[in-house]
Amino acid sequence: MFVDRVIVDVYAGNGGNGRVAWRREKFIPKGGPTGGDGGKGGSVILRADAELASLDWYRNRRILKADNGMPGGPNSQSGRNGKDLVLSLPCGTLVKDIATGAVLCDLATHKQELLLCKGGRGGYGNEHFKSPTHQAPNISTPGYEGGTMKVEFELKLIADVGFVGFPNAGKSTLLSTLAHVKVKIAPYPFTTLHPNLGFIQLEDYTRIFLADIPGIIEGAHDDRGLGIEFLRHIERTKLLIYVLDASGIDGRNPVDDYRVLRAELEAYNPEMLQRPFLVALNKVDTEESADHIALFKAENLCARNVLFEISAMQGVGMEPLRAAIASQCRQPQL
Ligand SMILES: Nc1nc2c(ncn2[C@@H]2O[C@H](COP(=O)(O)OP(=O)(O)OP(=O)(O)O)[C@@H](O)[C@H]2O)c(=O)[nH]1
Ligand SMILES: [Mg+2]
Repeated sequence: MFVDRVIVDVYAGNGGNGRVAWRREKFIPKGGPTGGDGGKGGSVILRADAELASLDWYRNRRILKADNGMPGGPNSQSGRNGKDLVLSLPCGTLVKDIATGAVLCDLATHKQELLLCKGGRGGYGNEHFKSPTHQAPNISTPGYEGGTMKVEFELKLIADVGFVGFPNAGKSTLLSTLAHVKVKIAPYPFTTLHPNLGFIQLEDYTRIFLADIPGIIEGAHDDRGLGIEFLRHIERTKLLIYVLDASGIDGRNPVDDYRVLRAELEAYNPEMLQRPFLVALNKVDTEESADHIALFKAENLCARNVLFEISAMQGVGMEPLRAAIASQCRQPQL
């Protein structure tokens, strides 16, 4: 599970000021007050949108303001109301008030709305104050200030697909090739220290989230290495991909790696072995890979239709793998 959060300051618009004005026409002495009221400030409204998948839009927009109301005009004209600011958020966003820590709303369903900050009321123009006993009021009132608030948006993302593999197997490379995200890749183990998340988008715009976690080594369930701590991030995924290094560069081979990985997962949570999975034999661009792949196949460790030979670095074999991920993860239509 990945948590995405942003903190933003929101400001509703201020109300426009009321106006003092007088009717001035030829032959009409003492024309009377005609100052209009100020317009209402725009409110800040939150709206859930099922099309959105992340809080990225808010990354560089920390201050969000609705329009102010316009001041009242002469000739009894009211000021224009400020436009409401409607903020779209992905479904599942939790809205918290930073000042109190209170959860204001869980935007769960598409188009659900929350009026977060109300725009300020407009002030009264002098026309508003006229009465039989007070025919020339020389007063108006200022507009009210709009509400303001510091809020946190928190979105919990559950990855659909989790990558498991030894350090250096090429998990981060695979994520960057499939999902076009920039992640740190390097020829030493434990390059990845925190989970990375990316997504692939299908033709119907649904997104499949992929999680790359730090490498897992033998004894991980006894707290060796890093990866096991991160298994909880992929514990609820629909699909696991074992990323195996077929090049033998680190003096290992994919058969042993696969067995060790399965054993570690089982020790962590046996239920994870029941999960649908794919096996990606990576680094087929290397010379040594052919022997290792033949060995892997000879052992009959998994069904042939879940086995993919790829080079994450060169982008070889990506289409069949992408198609298999899509068909495994596609939600039954609701
Ligand atoms: N030849 C070859 N090298 C690859 C391929 N995929 C990844 N590598 C290299 O293998 C090394 C490790 O790649 P990473 O993607 O960082 O591996 P990782 O599994 O994320 O490693 P950790 O984060 O340490 O667990 C890098 O030097 C990559 O360039 C491939 O398909 N072919
Ligand atoms: Mg990595």
